[in-house]
Amino acid sequence: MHKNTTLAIFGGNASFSQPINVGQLYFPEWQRYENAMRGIFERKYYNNNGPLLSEFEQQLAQFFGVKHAICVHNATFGLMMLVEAMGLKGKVIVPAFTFIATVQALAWAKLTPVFCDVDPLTHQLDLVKVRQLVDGEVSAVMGVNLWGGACQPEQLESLCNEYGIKLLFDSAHATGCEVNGKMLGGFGSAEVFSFHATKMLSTTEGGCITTNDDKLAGLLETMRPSYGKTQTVDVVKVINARMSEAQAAIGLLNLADFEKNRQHNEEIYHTYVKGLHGVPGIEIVQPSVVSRSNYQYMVLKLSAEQFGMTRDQLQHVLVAENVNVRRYFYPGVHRTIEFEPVFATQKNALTHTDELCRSCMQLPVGANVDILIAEKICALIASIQQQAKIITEQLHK
Ligand code: T4K
Repeated sequence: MHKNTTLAIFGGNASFSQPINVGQLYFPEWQRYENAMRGIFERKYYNNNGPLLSEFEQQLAQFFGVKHAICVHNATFGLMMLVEAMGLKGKVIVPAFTFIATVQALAWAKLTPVFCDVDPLTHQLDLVKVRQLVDGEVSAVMGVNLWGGACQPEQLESLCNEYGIKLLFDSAHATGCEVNGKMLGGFGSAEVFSFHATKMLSTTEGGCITTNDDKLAGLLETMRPSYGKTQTVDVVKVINARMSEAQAAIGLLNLADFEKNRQHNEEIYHTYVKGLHGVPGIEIVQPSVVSRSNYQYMVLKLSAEQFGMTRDQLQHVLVAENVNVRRYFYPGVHRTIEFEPVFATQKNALTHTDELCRSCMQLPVGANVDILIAEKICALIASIQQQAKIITEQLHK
């Protein structure tokens, strides 16, 4: 076999001159941002329940169809605050196939995560297994709505009601997703959304807790803290997790563009589906359960046997081409230094979680990807598959 010199990994030119990243990065035109910032400087009010934050929270409550949308500095803080405010005790059932912040929020509140496996097709919590894990020490289930899909929130509500335990959601991936025509945000006691730059609705860094529970909202506003918003109530812990006026300004502009951006993502998603159709070993994950998705992540599952190389080898080759694919959530939260000892005490197998951590890959989507770029990435992947044998031989030399 001859050495392949066209691929960047073997010394050829990269397919893209600039890195093409995973991450949404939708931001307003400079002029609109400049106008918003000018207003903040003229008012000389930069933080703590400013007018833009109030307006943003009102618009978000309407958008999510809930009574309260409480903005925070990021979703990690939002999750930490929520588990405290809900007064959870003992054990909480949670998937290990998630970003580590989901589970760290439980650890900060000295709660024990009970790791539950996910469905191999949808990647969402397996409800049959959730039911098997409920015992007298479990106080809640933390559902995670992954990849612009959802983890059957209606069925989870019934299950938690049946056992008299609480339910909350990490909806960091799910802004603007609907289940049976109902926007995510109003399920369980509360949901937490991320507005990080890599998310569909961005405030650069940011997040929001949505709830219909007035008492919970009061606790969260005091914990954040946001003096003067409502009556201050007694809370055990306070954390500075406020959202600034500058963040809210970007959030308002991006919220106005949300549907346009969502449609762009949807178009890119379908371009990938078409372009990768028939490539051996590639399975594209459809956003599950939702009647409307934000298509925040483009996830593919790779069968190393059929594709001819492993997920990690493919990532290596693509990154050299400046296609910065990711392998969320390798190695799985249950295999991290922090949580491995907890998992070791639990008997439940996470077979599907382990398999997904080995085989999933996220492709670039969002503002910086257009149809031509997505088509070029598909053609590149198809061509890598055709040369898989030569490439892996060279990689092993
Ligand atoms: N729950 C779940 C299920 C989550 O996925 C997350 C976060 C959370 C909770 C917690 O939400 P936050 O507390 O973050 O609000 C990321 C993000 O940092 C994180 O928000 C996200 N999930 C997680 C899945 O991934 P990285 O390290 O992959 O992202 P980062 O910053 O390297 O960005 C990805 C690519 O985008 C890079 O290649 C560079 C590019 N990029 C990024 C930023 C921020 C830019 O070009 N410009 C930018 O400004 O972690």
